[in-house]
Amino acid sequence: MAELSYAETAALRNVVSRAVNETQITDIHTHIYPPAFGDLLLWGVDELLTYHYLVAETMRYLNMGCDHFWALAKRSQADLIWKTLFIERSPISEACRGVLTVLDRLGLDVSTRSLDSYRRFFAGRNVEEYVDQVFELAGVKSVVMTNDPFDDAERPIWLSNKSVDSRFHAALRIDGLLNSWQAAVPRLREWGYKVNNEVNAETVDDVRRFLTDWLDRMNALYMAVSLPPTFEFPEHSPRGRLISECVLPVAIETGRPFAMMIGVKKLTNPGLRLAGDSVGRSSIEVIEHLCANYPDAKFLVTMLSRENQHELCVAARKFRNLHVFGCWWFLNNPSLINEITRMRLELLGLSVTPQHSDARVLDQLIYKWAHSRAIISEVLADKYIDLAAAGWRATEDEIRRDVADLFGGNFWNFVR
Ligand code: FIX
Ligand code: ZN
Repeated sequence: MAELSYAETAALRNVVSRAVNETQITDIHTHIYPPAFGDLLLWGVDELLTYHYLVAETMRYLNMGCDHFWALAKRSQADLIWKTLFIERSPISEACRGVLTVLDRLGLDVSTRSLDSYRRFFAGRNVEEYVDQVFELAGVKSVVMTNDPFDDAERPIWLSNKSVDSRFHAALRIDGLLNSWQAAVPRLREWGYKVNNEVNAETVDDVRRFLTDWLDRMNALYMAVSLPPTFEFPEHSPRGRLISECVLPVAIETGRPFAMMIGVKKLTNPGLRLAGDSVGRSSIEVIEHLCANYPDAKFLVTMLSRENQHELCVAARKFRNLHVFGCWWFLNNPSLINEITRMRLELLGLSVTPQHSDARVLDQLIYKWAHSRAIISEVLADKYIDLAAAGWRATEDEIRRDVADLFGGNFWNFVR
């Protein structure tokens, strides 16, 4: 074993860091939209500050009811969050640090701590130009949205056949169909689909029609759903039947993956709204069952619980129709990204998509990727240094090839 010299190690780390920081990213799961979607696209400092991650952290300090907080104007909510988390104590948390990274990368003077001066900066932005600037700063070439046909603000935009900026790909989100079937039935009927509460043959046909209609209308890359830790499959329920009779047949027929985001407990604290969801450990057997029994279907999977990460990697070693992605939500923190990415590379090699941003505010692309790139670069460099110590010297081109796979290539190969 030839130990690398300090200089050789530093040089290799620089090569990896350059490759990681210069490779354009396809961000496979976000909640942002192009400007053509109007107010659905959130951006600017007040949206950054009222991100539900920061609402949750602020409400730990405030002696105020949730209803009182939500009754405040967005600007006042932002003022309160800035005062509580950034001024009255150090903004140590990952979500707080993220706001500062964005301001700093935009060239604003973070040391002034002047929220008003930051607001003046954003007030002067033109949203179309700002989208270009953010994509540029984040090193992102395209994003995959979260598109919900049950969302009354979003559906009319798709029905109006507006042209969609080609950097924004669609994903058909079907939580409304699978997790709230009883509420979905009257709406689907309203839209001309002959469905019943009981998922009978007629319902199966028309739900399949609903899915293919919207996959085509959105030119969606995949179908996606978030699922609770208690999710079981097969499951004797409308959800179980809709998945086996509608979602999976359509996924196989159209070649689109079924993305499952598993482990969220919705509204553990309803008063906190989006900030009120929590996590639970889920069953890996469900994923193994789906991959084994539907070999022609493709599954994109991310799990919310830290305790599920190792077994998810092992399940992926068994099934090539399972693609693991992202350090989702409560896992999107430096210490956990480091742990999970290291484990995935050691168990799955480069056949994974290590991260997605889950950006809900456009500007978040800047910090989510700056923070994740730094950690992925460190972890990857350690791997190449281990190889070099055994005499295997990866070239810069090979490292750039590998990084391109991690930052979108694997996803596009899996989707196509
Ligand atoms: O289900 C999801 O797509 C989650 O990512 C969101 O619902 C969640 O609120 C979020 O923003 C996580 O980062
Ligand atoms: Zn999300």
